[in-house]
Amino acid sequence: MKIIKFPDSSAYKAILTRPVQDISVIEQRVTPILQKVKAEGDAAIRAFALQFDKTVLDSLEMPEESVKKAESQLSDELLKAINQAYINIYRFHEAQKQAPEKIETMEGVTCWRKSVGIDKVGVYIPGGTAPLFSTVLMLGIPAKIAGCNEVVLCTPSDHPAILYAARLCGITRIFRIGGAQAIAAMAYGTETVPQVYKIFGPGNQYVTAAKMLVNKEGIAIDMPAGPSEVAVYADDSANPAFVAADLLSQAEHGIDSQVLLVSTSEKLIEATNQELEKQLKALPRAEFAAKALENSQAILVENESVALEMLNQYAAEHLILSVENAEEVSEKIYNAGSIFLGNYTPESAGDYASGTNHTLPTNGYARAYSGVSLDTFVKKITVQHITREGIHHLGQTIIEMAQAESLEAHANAVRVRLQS
Ligand code: HSO
Ligand code: ZN
Repeated sequence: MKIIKFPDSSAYKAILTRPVQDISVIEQRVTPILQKVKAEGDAAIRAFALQFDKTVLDSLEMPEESVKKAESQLSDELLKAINQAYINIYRFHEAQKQAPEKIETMEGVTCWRKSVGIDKVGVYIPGGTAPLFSTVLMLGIPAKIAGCNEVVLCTPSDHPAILYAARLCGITRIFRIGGAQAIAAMAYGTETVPQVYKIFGPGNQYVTAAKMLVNKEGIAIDMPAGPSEVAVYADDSANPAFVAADLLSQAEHGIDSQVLLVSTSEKLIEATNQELEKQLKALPRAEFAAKALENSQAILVENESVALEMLNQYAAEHLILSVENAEEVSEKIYNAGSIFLGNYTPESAGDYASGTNHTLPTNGYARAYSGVSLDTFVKKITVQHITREGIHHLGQTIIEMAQAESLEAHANAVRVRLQS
């Protein structure tokens, strides 16, 4: 990893800038795919499967039999692990439920908010080099707790762990569709695939572009996703082998992954670099990780406040604080997707099984967005009830304001009641 020593604050912006991706070309390619699925439905999906994946799709829906037998295709150890992760993720997300609180803002004027699960949601899980069944849990569990009525999964993968995780989460309809056409199918609905109101899940640039395009047509999406990233802030109390392992765990996702090491210790940076080289060699996905590391940097800073300034400016998707006073430091972090404290909290814990969600804001979106949670699967509907007495208390306030906005009919809606 390239080392930058004591950069001037005027250079932070350049150092921390993520590579820009021009998605306009991708959007141009995705638009006709969306249009064709919208116009021709299932036939278009079949045509694209043949054209892009050389697959003849007879049935678009995954047969229930395959889903049921997935469990028998997994080792006992993996089943146990998935079940444990399920329990932890379920616990953490279930605790996010909030009972509606009725607030009497004035005598006789009561307002509250109720949470309702989004009726129909869609989850996309890519095929590709890693079968992301953990993402099925991260999206399927909060959807189930939120009470979403229909949860549809589109994936070009038939990995049994994906099917098993889907079944565990109560996802009943799985479609063997990948790419932009899967997003189109869920956004518009086809003869076979039900239309949904919100689409979740990772994917390549085509999938991301498709999500952003259907979003413009009113279909909600979880968040605009960019390449995954981790920032580690470490001091002399950190273990270079742990730090290197954490950086590599993110780097192995793909060549465009972003990793950043910020440290007050030159010794730690050098030792981490040595560890990176050593550990990299042993990784099956070394090629991806090595490429990602080429675009990554270690930054040596003078002190904690400089580190904090930089980390808050970067707004990492994942932030690992391998420093002595980790919890204290975390209180000064105002931009990050998810924070991992101390030497024994690897990002992998949150990626798989501690309980938190791993669908998080990338590309600096953590400045204004939160990661996926139970909230992402519900809508909050406000409700109010005003009694006869209540409208007498509130009425004049409304009339005054309505008149000042020159909206006489609004004022009248109150007057007729006051006069009755
Ligand atoms: N680090 C990824 C999530 C993931 N890791 C899934 C392993 N599997 C993005 O937060
Ligand atoms: Zn990961």
